[in-house]
Amino acid sequence: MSDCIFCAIVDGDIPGRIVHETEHTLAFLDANPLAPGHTLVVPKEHHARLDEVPADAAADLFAAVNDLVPRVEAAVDADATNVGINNGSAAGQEVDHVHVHIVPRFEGDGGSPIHAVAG
Ligand code: DGP
Repeated sequence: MSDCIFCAIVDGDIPGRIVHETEHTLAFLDANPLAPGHTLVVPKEHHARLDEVPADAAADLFAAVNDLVPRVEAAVDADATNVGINNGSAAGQEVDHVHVHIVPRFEGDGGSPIHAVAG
């Protein structure tokens, strides 16, 4: 998609701090990190929302996430991670290319769990 910033990173048209790549996925550091090591994992093919991603591509995406979580934690010596998707603008999605956030968490860091939004 020509005006998609994450497609531009996938295509190498703008720089991204890439941390992992598979045939169908790319992972890079978030430009506005919530914590050191905040990583975004995207399918290379453009899909705006999770429910638009074909099942095989979704499986590839979550396999990459699963592979990356312990590596991200180790890289920044985190105690845990929040792993999540803002799926749609009302949920806070700002970039219309599906992306999984991996946000490192540290004991006592004062951040919020994902379920805090429902509280
Ligand atoms: P979301 O609100 O779930 O759509 O998150 C979008 C994230 O993307 C946000 O944490 C900031 C990040 N972001 C926005 N533009 C860029 C960019 O050009 N490069 C990188 N690496 N991250 C970006």
